[in-house]
Amino acid sequence: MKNIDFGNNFTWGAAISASQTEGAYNSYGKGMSIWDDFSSKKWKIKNRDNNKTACDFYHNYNEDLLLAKHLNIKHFRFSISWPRLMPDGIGAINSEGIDFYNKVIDRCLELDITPWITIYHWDLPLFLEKIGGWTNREILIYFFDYVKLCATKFGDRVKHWMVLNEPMAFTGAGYFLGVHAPGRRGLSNFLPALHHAALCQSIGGRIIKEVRPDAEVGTTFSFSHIEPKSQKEKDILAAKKIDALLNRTFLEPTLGLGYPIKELPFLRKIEKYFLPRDEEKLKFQFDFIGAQVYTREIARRSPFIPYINANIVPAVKRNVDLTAMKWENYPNALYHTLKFLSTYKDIKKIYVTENGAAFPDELINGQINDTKRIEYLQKSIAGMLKAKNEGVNVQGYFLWSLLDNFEWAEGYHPRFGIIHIDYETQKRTIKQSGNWYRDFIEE
Ligand code: IFM
Repeated sequence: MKNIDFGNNFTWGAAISASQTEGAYNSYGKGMSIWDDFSSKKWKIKNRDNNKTACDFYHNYNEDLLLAKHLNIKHFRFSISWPRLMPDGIGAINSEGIDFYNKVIDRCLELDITPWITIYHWDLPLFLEKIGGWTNREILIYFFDYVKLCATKFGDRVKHWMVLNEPMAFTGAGYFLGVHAPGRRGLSNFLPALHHAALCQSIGGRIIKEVRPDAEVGTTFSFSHIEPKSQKEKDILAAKKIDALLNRTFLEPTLGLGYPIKELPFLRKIEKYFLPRDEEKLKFQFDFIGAQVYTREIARRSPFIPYINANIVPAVKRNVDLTAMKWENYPNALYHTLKFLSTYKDIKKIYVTENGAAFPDELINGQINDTKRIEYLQKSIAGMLKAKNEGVNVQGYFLWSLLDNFEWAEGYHPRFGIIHIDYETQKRTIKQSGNWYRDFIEE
């Protein structure tokens, strides 16, 4: 397999996000985010890690972009921190925040790297959470202003935008399970958060297009390949439910199909949060869908699980090879997901906006020989090529991640980067996977 097999115009890139890399969490005018707050609390993050400094990308962005350039990376996906731009999420604008992202964008362009911006990658301003966060419908107004600001300030140079990063992850883990910031639980938090995030997804798309009609606008979703534990009808039904919940809940409303209520009758309760015309407002024709794919899940019927009577058999109990996230090492998930997405006729174009794997890398004599990651990437990319050759309109791939970084509730232990970070010294070391990706792109 060679890069040229994907054609000359295929986009090859790498991604990071603000909260996972920037650090400088309370300086240069930045306000607190829900993750700054959550990670400062005891027992929320493994090893009591926090994201205060992370990779200190704020101070090291130039070095990191030079490293990206050295690795032949021509497209760089990063996110804007809402509280760095607007410390409270509403009202005052922090000019130092604007300056910072201007510097990052301009440096990318000088280095001939195309910047791709994610507007919201989970770092809600803490002030907004205090007034209800995603459960408060007013977020639609605040989000509108924030997106407009981003598009106005940066849209003259940035032509590729993603509105949300994995809304199912931040609403599910943050507002239903309580294992991510802001740590809320239960359906009464989850359903309004879900509905408002789904509305913001399309509002964001609309406003960017309005401000910058020439922009290419997408949004991203997390997808897992779901299989039933057995061919028994009850497990097949369980797999359909898990698939609807994880893979379709946010995707289908934007395609005008509404929430997948047929498979998930409990979602009917979301109608309580509807205002007239919401159904229409959920719909938006994105230029592309960003697919973020890591693994496969096995589903089985479980009468004790409320609302869906189904659950996921943890990969640790399945006697399969695991990544450092305790996810199944299953690169073929990308092929299956791309095929799944190709069944929706209204998806115009797909970019894989995240794919990668965390493994326990070892720095030996200044080198990291991360062969398992290389193998994972090769197999994933081969699956993507197979899907492309079978007619799926996938036009780009962003590796997660350029840098090792703060992996949310898992802290710094799982390392996803193709560049190793020594968090004590902030020294960067290119891993073998980085060299492999560079050579692959160069070919
Ligand atoms: O690190 C995350 C990222 O923020 C969102 N997608 C999944 C990655 C790995 O868990």
